[in-house]
Amino acid sequence: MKFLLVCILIFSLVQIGHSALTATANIHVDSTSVAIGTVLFHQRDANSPVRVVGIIDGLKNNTVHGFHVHRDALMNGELNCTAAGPHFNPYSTLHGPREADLGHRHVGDLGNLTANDNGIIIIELTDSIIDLYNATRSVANRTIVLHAMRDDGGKGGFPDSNTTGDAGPRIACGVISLAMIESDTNSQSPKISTMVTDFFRKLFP
Ligand SMILES: *[C@@H]1O[C@H](CO)[C@@H](O)[C@H](O)[C@H]1NC(C)=O
Ligand SMILES: *[C@@H]1O[C@H](CO)[C@@H](O)[C@H](O)[C@H]1NC(C)=O
Ligand SMILES: *[C@@H]1O[C@H](CO)[C@@H](O)[C@H](O)[C@H]1NC(C)=O
Ligand SMILES: *[C@@H]1O[C@H](CO)[C@@H](O)[C@H](O)[C@H]1NC(C)=O
Ligand SMILES: *[C@@H]1O[C@H](CO)[C@@H](O)[C@H](O)[C@H]1NC(C)=O
Ligand SMILES: *[C@@H]1O[C@H](CO)[C@@H](O)[C@H](O)[C@H]1NC(C)=O
Ligand SMILES: [Cu+2]
Ligand SMILES: [Zn+2]
Repeated sequence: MKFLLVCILIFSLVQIGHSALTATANIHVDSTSVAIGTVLFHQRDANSPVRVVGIIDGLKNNTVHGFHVHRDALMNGELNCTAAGPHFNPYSTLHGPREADLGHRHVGDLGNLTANDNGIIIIELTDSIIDLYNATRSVANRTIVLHAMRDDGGKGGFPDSNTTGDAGPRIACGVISLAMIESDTNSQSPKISTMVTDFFRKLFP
């Protein structure tokens, strides 16, 4: 079911011919090649927010996990999530919650994700600060990281609250890769193309 959903999402993202940008990250357990999820980023145009959807599996039930874009891409098959460097922070601000404005969070601060009763996280959020078009705020070729603990949003009063939200070790991560360059292809069957576009618009209104 999850696999099917991810396949449909990827299929529809690949098929769409309009000038949207899409990026994907395959999530692996820290320092292993065990795959536990996929995160997709989609931005319709330069003035749209970024939709983030995905699934991460294999977590403990009902746990809260900090979720951030970190600065560096893991290169050459590196699996160590710590090698992704600090939170993506191009404006040298303090750490904050996802709801904060550009001056009061890192660009990479995406808040918490909560695993359900089955240890699964279904990701579905929209953010106007991460970007795929704006080079300064672009999350492409960076690494999305899931932490062991909740992100305190900078308010916990711990020594690392202002830098990491005291979210603890990095338990999983994946490099964010741009999946489709701006394009406007007419090569697909119009019928399939329209069908997928309609499906896609329902997912990303
Ligand atoms: C991706 O980022 C890494 C370091 O974070 C850098 O070495 C590499 O050149 C970048 N690749 C591209 C295609 O920008
Ligand atoms: C992971 O990377 C960090 C930072 O580069 C390094 O300090 C640490 O030793 C690495 N861990 C392993 C297990 O290689
Ligand atoms: C998590 O919840 C599921 C279903 O409710 C249950 O089968 C499983 O044993 C629980 N796992 C833990 C570690 O509590
Ligand atoms: C990128 O975003 C920043 C912050 O919103 C803005 O100041 C800058 O003009 C944008 N760059 C481009 C090329 O749009
Ligand atoms: C994350 O969740 C915790 C509760 O588990 C909450 O206290 C904290 O403010 C949340 N952090 C963010 C950044 O929203
Ligand atoms: C975090 O930064 C704010 C603003 O500079 C400061 O008031 C607060 O004491 C800092 N928190 C910690 C735990 O250092
Ligand atoms: Cu992080
Ligand atoms: Zn941060």
